Amino acid sequence: MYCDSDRTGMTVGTLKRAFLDNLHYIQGKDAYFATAYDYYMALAYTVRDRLVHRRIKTAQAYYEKDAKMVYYLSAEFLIGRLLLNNLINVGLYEQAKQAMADFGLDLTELMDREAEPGLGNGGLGRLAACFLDSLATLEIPAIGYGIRYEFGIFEQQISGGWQQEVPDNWLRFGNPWEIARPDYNVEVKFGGHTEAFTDAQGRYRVRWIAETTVFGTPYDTPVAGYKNNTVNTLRLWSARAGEDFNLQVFNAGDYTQAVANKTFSENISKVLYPADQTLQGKELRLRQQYFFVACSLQDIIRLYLRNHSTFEAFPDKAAIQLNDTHPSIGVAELMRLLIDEHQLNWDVAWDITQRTFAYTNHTLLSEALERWSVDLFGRLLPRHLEIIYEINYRFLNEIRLRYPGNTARLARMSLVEEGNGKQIRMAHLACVGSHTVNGVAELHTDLIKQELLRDFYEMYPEKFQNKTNGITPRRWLLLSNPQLATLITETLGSEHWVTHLDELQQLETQIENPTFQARWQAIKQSNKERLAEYIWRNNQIEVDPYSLFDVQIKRIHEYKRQHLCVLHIITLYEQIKANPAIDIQPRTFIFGGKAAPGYFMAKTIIKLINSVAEMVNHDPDVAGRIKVVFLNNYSVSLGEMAYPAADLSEQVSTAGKEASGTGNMKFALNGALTIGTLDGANVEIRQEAGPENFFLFGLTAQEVMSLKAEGYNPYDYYLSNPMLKKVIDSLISDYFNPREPGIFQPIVNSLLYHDEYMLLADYQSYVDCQAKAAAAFRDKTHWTKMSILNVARMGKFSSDRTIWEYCQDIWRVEPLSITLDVPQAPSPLTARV
Ligand code: 26W
Repeated sequence: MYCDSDRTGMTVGTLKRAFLDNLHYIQGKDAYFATAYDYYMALAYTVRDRLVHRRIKTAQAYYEKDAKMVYYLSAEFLIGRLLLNNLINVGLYEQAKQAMADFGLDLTELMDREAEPGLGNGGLGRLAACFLDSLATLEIPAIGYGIRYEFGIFEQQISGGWQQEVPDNWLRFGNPWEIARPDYNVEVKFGGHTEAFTDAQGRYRVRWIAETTVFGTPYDTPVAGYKNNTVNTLRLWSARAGEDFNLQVFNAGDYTQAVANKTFSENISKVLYPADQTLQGKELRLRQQYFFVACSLQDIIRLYLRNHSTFEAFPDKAAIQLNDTHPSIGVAELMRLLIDEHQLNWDVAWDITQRTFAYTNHTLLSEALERWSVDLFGRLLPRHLEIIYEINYRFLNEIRLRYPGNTARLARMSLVEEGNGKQIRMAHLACVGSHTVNGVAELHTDLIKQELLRDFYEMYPEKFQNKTNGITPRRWLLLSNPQLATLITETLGSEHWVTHLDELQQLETQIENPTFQARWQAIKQSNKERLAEYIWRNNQIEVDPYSLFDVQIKRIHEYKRQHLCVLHIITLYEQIKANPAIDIQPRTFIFGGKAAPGYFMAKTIIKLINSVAEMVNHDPDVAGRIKVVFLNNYSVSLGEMAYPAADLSEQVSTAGKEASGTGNMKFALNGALTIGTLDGANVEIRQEAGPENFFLFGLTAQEVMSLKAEGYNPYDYYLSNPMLKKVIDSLISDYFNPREPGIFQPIVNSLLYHDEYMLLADYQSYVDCQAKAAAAFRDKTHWTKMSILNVARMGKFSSDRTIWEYCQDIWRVEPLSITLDVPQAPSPLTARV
C-alpha cells in the first residue's frame, strides 16, 4: 500500500503530483501566485513525507527490538541546510531535479531559499551534525538532543572593516523540516529549596520545592541515513511558560506582569550564546544547559520505561554521550531522578549513572573550561548542588584512600574549586560521572592524559580513550563537490566509497594518468571559478581564478592565528614594495569566520584583515598578484563552496591548542594541500597523506611548553629578524590604517610583549614554508599529484569511522537495519502511546 502513494512514491511522476498537492494545500498557492519560497516549501514538504514514512518504520523497529539507543546530548547542532542533504541521502536528487525542471523550475534556486539553521558556533556543533549523519548511515539507533534556539549564531556584517552582529531570525518563514510534539511536553523546575523527610517506608528522602517551572516542547527533525531506510531524530527543546500561567493571572490580577513572566521563562531557548571557547558564567546559559538536559533525561527515561519496569537494565539500553561539559549537569540530574523520583538508593543510582554516561572533551584552553559559581548553582539548582557535594564527598574519600595525606591532590581533583568564590568544575563532574572520557585527536588525548586531567588519568587510566574526529563524506564531498564525487565514482566503478571512504585509496592507481590529472585540475578550476564569482558578487573584488587560493575559514581566535597569515601577507607585500618586479606566485588569500561579539582582539583581527586587504588590493605595485578577501558571514553553506575551491588549507594554530580541527579534514578531502603545525588532527592528516604531501612548520607542542617554561621573549624575535621587524613596524606606523591611527596597537602590544600564542616564534618557519608551497604550486603536475594523494588517503577521516569506534569502544551498540515493507505495525487502537 505504501509503494507509490503520493506521499511516499519515489518516481518523477509521483514527486510532481505530491509537489503540486503541497503547493496547493500547504502553501495555499497556485502557479499564478507562487513565489520561489513557496516552491521551496512545497518541495521540502514533499521530501519530508518520504522521511516521515521511514522515520515511523525506524521508531517501530527500535521499539520492537528494544534496541540499545545512543543519546547524543549537545548544546549545539550545526546541521546546515537540509533540502539537498535529504534529497541525496534518501535517493531522490535526480528525480527531484527532473520534476522541478519539468515545471520550469531550477532546483538550485529553490535550495537557496532555505534559511540556514545556525544552531552552533563552530567545530563542536558541526561535529555533532556530522555524527548524526553517520549514526543514521550506520543504522545505529540514536537520538540527538539539544536546544531549538529561536536565534542561531548571529549574522555577521562587515561595516568599515569591522564586524557587526545582526540577529539571526531563522524561523521567520517557518521551518518545514521540524515536527512539534506538544504531546511529549515535559516540565522543568528551577530555584526554590529542598526539604528532607522520611517516607512511609521509613527512608530518608529529599524533595525539591521549586520556585518556577518551565515546559519543554520537543521539535523533531528527521535525520536520514545515506540510501538506507534509517531515519533517526534530532529532538530539540523549546521553552514554553508553565501551564499555571492562567491561574497566576487570576490570583495576582496583574495580567501584564503574568505575560512578562511568561516571556521570561520562554527566554531560555531564545538565543545561542555566540562565545566559542570562553565561559561567561551567565545565569541564562546555565538555565539553558539544565533545561535541555532535564527535558532529554525525562524523555530518555520515558522511552526506557515503555519496555522496562525497573532501572536495572538502563545502562544496557541507553548510552548517553556528553558533547563537552555543556550537558554535564546530566550526571547530577540522572542521580536526582533515580533517587528522588524513582526511589533508588545512592549506590545503585551511582552505578547506573556511571555506566550510562560518557564524556567527550573538545578543548584544552583553560578559559573554555566550564565552572559555575556555587552561589549561582545553589540559587538555580539547589538539589543538584547537594547531590554534587555528595558525589564530591565520596569521591574525595576515594582519593584519600588511594593517596593518603596528599592534600594537594585533593584540592586539584575536587569537583569544587576553593578560593574566593567557590566554583563547580564541570569537567571534573563529567569525568567522575562517566565510564569513558575521550579526546578528539591523538595529540589532544595525550595532552588530556598528561596535562588537563593528569590526576584523573593516573587514578583511572582505563577511562581514557582517543576518538579522532571525522567529517561526513555525504555533505563534505558528495553534496559540496559533485564534480569530484562523479569523477571518483566513475574511476572506482561505483559509489560504494561514499559509505566506505577508505576505498578512495584506489585513486592512487590514477596518479600518473594524464587524463585523470587533467580532469582533476579542471574540477578544481571550476570550483575556484565559482568561488571567484561569489567573491565578485559579494565583495566586488576581482580575483584571478588561476592564482593560488589560500584559504583560512574558521572562528576567529588568537590561538588559531589568523594574524600569523596576515603577517605573511604583509611580508609578501613588503617584498613587492621593495622590488615591484619580483617574480612572485599570484595568490588569493581568503578568510572567513566570526568573532565572539565580546572578543575585542578577534574583532580587531577582522579589521586588520580588511585594512590590509584594502591596501594590498588597490596598490598598483602589487598589480593584482596578491588579493585579500574577507568573506562575511561564514557558515556551513559558505564552507560548502569554499572547501572545494581551495588550493592551500591554513591550519596554523599554536601546537597544543587546537583539539582536533575538522575544517582541516574538509579541505584535504576536497584536494587542498595543508600548511600547518603539528596540532590536533593535522598530525594524523600528515601521517596519512605522507609528510612529503604536507607543508609543515612551527614549534611542536612540547617545544611550545619548554620555550614557555624557559621564558619566552617575543621582543627578541622582533629585534633579530629584520623582515619581521619591518612587518610589525608597518602596523606600528598605521600604514594600513592611516585614517584610524592606533587601532592595531593592541595587536602589536600583545605580540611584542606577551605573544601568548607564539606567533613571533613561528613566524620565520611559516614564511619559509609558504615559500615552499608557492614554489610547489608552480609545478602543476606535481601539485595535482599531491592533491590526488591527499584525497586518496583521507579515508580515515570519515565520521563513519569515528562513529563506528564510539559504537564499539564506548557505547556498545549494534546497527539495526530497517525494512520498509514489513507487515503492518500494530493498529493505532492497540499500540501504546
Ligand atoms: C563555555 C564556552 C565554550 C563554548 C564552546 C567553550 C568551549 C566550546 C567548544 C568546546 C569549542 C569547540 O567548538 N571546540 C572544538 O571542537 C571541535 C570538535 O571536536 C574540534 O575539532 C576543535 O579543535 C575544537 O576547538
